[in-house]
Amino acid sequence: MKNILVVGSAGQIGSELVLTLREIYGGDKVVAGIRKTKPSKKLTETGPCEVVDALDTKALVEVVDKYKIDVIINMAAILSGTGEKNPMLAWDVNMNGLINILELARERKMKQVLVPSSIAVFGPTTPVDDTPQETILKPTTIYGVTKVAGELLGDYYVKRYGMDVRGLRYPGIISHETLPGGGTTDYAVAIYYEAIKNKKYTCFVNENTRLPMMYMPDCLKATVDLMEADFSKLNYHCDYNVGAMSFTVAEMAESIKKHIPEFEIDYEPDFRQAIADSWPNSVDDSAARNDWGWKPDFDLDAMTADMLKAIGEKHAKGLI
Ligand code: AKB
Repeated sequence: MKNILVVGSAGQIGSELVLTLREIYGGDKVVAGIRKTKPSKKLTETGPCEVVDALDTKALVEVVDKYKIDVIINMAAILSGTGEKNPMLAWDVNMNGLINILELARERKMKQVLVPSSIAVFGPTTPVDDTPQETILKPTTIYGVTKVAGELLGDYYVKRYGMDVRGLRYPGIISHETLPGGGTTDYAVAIYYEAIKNKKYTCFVNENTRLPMMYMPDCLKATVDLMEADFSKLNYHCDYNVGAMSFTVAEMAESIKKHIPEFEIDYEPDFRQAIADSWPNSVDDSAARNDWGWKPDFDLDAMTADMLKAIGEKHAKGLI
């Protein structure tokens, strides 16, 4: 059995990943690490929650020792949009937080560390369509710089210390449980909320912006499948491309109009347009498919139907 700590459990992915892991491994086996925010009832009622900040090593060590943690998942990160507003904060959280976790895992001889990466590792000189697993990594955002460094650092700990460190390059993640915060792909979540609430959305990137995206159930599946994969079968460690779907904002709007015909969209691109333009249209994830059997379930229309239903229910209950 493993004792897992998820750092960054209040975030978009962390909040759902904790619940999924608790269903698989048992509630008391998965500690939700929360920094400042009040944890949701779902988190507090299904297992332990602790205040954890990857930059506060002393508190981190206390939680790790208290629960005999042997697997750490680091979901804490400053994303691309916020990173451009505060590059030093992005460096501090994304790099110093990561190395604190890797060092602690090394000292405590932990079984596994999961270090998520992102399509933000790519940049304007990377091939944009079916971006290969191994390609040019010259991002133009500080977030991307920290993600490239994070991939290399994780791989270094595998090679140098024989540790089990794994990671995958998340595309834009779309979900209805916890809002994303500070990312460029946040428009792909906001569009559904605004479609339900106001039947109208003003998008901060233009209609032709095409990015790789993934629905949360696929994101959780990819994360758990990579954690469970046989280490000896992994040809990569901290940098697996994982694709699911790829669409423009205009295509999203069309998908929504199938359910809400009066939905309207207009465009006011801001600084995040340049970030989106520096990222790929789609990724080649054949390494993930071959090494650990990755296969997504959701396409755009299936996701749209699910998102609108879930957000519609929240709206009807007055929760949003
Ligand atoms: C962001 O937009 O910054 C993130 C990401 C793609 O990693 N969602």
